[in-house]
Amino acid sequence: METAELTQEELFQQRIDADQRIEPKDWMPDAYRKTLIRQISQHAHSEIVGMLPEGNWITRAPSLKRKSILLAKVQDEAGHGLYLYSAAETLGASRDQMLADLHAGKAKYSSIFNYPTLSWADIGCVGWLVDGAAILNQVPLCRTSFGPYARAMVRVCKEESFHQRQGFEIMQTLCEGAPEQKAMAQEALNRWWWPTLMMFGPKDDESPNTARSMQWRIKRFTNDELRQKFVDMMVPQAEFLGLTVPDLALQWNETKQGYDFGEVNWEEFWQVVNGNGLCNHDRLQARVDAWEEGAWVREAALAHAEKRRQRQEPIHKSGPTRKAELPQD
Ligand code: FAQ
Repeated sequence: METAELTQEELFQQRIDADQRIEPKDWMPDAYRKTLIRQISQHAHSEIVGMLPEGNWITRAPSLKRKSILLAKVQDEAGHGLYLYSAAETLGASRDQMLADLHAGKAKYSSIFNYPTLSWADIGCVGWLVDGAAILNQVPLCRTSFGPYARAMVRVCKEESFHQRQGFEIMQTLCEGAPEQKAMAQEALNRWWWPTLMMFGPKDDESPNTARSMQWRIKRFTNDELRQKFVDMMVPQAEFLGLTVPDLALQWNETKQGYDFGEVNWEEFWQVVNGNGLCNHDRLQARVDAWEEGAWVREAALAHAEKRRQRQEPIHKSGPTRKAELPQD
C-alpha cells in the first residue's frame, strides 16, 4: 500500500513497528495517550507511596551507615516519582489532577506498598525482592515506545540496581549472623514472596491492557513472562542466602529451562488493589496529610515565582550572575 493511502493510525503503528520513539508533539491515538497517562501516573504514585514502608524504618535503622543508605534510597524514590509525573505531564495530564485522584483513592498504585514493614529484615526484602521486581519490569521500559517515559527509566534503573544490591546485602548480613537474625530473614521472605509476585499484575489471560500495550510496544514483555523471569532470577539468590522460598510447588523444569511455581492468591491481589489491603488506609492518609501539611511550601514557592515574574526575572536562574542581569531601576 502507498504511504499516502495509510491512515494516521496505520502510520503510527508503522513507526512503532520500526522501533521509532513517539515524542509528546507527535500525533498519537487517543487510546495510546490514555494508556500511557494511566500507566505512568500509576507508576509515579507507586514510587511516592513506596517511600512509606521504608520511611517507617529510617529512625530505627540498626546503624548510622544503614540509616544514611536508607535515607538516600527513599529520596531516590521521590526523585523517580517526580520524573514520572513530569513524563505524564508531557502527555497533557495535570499534576494537580493526578495527585487529586491519588488522594481521593481513585488512582491505583502498586499493591506491594500496602503491606507493612514489621522488622528490619523487611527492609532487606523490599530492596532485594521489590526493587528486584521493579528492575525486571523497568529495564524493558527503557525501550518503551514513548520517549519521555523511556528516558526517565534509564536513570531510574541505574538507581534501582543500587537499591537492589543494598537490599540483598542486608539479607546477606542477616543470613550470616546469629540464628535469630537468619530466622528474621526467613520470616520476612515468607511474607514478601507472594506479594512481590503480584507486582507483575494479573495473569496474561486476565490482563485487559497487555495485548494492546504490547502492540504499541509500551510493554515489551507480558505480566506472566516477567513473573517467570523474576522467579528464575530469585530462586538461586535465595539458595545462595540459605533461605527457603515459601512455595511447595516450586520445581526446576528441565524442558522450559525455568521454574514451575505455585498459583498466586488472586483473591488477595484484587482485595489489595481495590483498597482492602493491610495498609491501604494508612498509606493514603499519610499522603493526604503530607499534601495538606505541605500547602504552605507550595504557596511560598508560587508567591516567589509570581514575584520574579512581576520583576520579569527568569525563574530558573539564581545567584550572583542573575543579579548582574537584573534591569536597573
Ligand atoms: N498493583 O491489564 P493489567 C517500584 C492493575 S515501582 C496495583 O495487567 P497493565 C519502585 C492495572 O493498573 C512499582 N494495580 O495492567 C520502588 C490495571 O488497572 P487499570 C510500580 C495493579 O498496566 C521499589 C488492572 O490491574 N511499577 O516498585 C497491579 O497492562 C521499592 C489490570 O492489569 C510500575 O508501575 C499491581 N501490582 O500492567 C519504590 C511499572 N497490577 O489501570 C519504592 C510500570 C496490575 O486498568 C520502594 N507499570 N494492576 O484500572 C507496568 O508495567 C504495568 O502497569 C503493570 C500492570 C505491569 C503494573
